[in-house]
Amino acid sequence: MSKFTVTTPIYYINDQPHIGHAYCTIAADVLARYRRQSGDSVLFLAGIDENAQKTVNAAEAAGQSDIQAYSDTMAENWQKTWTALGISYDRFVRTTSAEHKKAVYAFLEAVQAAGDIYKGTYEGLYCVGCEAFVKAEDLVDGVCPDHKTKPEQLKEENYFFKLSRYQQPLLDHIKAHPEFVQPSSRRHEVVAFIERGLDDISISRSAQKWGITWPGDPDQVIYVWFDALINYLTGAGYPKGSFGDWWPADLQLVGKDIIKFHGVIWPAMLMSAGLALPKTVFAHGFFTIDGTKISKSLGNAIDPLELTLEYGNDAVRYYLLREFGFGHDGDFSHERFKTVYTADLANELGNLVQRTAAMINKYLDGQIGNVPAHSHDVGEFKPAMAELRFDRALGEVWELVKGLNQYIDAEKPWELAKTDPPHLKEVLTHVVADLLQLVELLLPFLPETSQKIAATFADGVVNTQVGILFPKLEEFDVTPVEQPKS
Ligand code: ME8
Repeated sequence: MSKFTVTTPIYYINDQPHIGHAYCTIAADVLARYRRQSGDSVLFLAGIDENAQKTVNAAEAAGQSDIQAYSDTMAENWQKTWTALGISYDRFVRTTSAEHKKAVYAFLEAVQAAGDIYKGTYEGLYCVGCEAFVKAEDLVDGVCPDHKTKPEQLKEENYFFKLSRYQQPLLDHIKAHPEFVQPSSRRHEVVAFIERGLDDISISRSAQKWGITWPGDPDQVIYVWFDALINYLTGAGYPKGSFGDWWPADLQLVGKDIIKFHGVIWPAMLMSAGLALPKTVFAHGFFTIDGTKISKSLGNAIDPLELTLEYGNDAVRYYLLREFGFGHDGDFSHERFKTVYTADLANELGNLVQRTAAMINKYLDGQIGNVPAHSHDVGEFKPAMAELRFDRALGEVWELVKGLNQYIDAEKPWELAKTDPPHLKEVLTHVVADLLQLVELLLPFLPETSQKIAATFADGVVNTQVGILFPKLEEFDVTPVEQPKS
């Protein structure tokens, strides 16, 4: 048994969760469930990034003058969505919490003791959308290419972090631990960025009021990214001694948009504080929706909660992880969602379970009897999971699903019922044995479905109370796979 600490980014709360946030969080959940199933002790961290200027702007736009109250409501909303998606996080870190502040102060003290903080003047541009300082050469027609807004010109006295000091140690670490930044395309991006030269960064703001106050200087708040990255330590229990039980994190999942924060600034901060670096930071790709960038102004963000209400939690989890290679960009399409739902979930898996239960009811009076232990060789499953190739792992499982449907079609239990009842029983028992193996393989991905399949065939008797796994989408016209005629 080993320990496994996995994290997701803590998301901004200027809006509700969308499908991109759900994607990263579902992936982390699949891994957490997979490792728990293997007997590992798991710490799965989720949370929200509250101390941002965006929070203040969003609260104002919502007519809420009490920013903490706004944050509290958003915290509930985000947790509600994660619950609906079956996210089994162990801790939900909020950066306005007292325990997080304590961790931030302890961390800052360590960085200060290392001699890595000094006061200086920051003059330059700041993009509220990015919550980051930007350079004039990165703008397109004077606006931030990601947020299409004009950055603010700022000049203020700030505290700086000596990031430049960690340029060589970072390069050395990445060279010695190529698994630190994954996939490799992101590693090259991070290395190229570091090699262009690292400037020290301002880590406090004097113009902002909302945030964690700089210790001993009430006129400054800590820069939101510096505070936010520390959430991973908070979640692991820092600065309590026991935090070493969970830190370093084994895997930190992030989107490709924030790989520089996690592959450059974050490890430099940890080096400065004398703490171990996460073993791997993995950046997944980005979705568009029906070909268009997800954007608040376009109003095309898909609420995963609504999707769950329409199709069920497991269908959302399945589509997102089956359809896209983790690490690659993809396009979320409603049409594809429905096609995949109907073909893979309703027609292949749902139908397999339903017809097996129906045949046992019809031909064996619901009695399954003793089920032999059965295990197919799903050779690619484990390596695919180790490489976070969820699409491939699910592809392997679906080979088993398809194989079982073909087996039933070839054996024709509806004919065996007339010609060879003993063999009929053998065939159906064999199918149930394989379904129970499927239950194990599907558990991390489709927790509800997996549990329902197990319940259908529990205790040697078919349980018809469980119901249909994936109801057909009536309005959607696809040709169903051929059904056996009994
Ligand atoms: O960056 N496709 O929070 P954030 C796929 N608070 N994933 C997407 C996506 C898309 N179109 N859009 C967002 C922040 N994501 C900081 C993080 S961590 C210490 C602080 C996912 O609310 C993806 O995982 O902007 C991305 O990295 C994350 O949401 C950014 O969320």
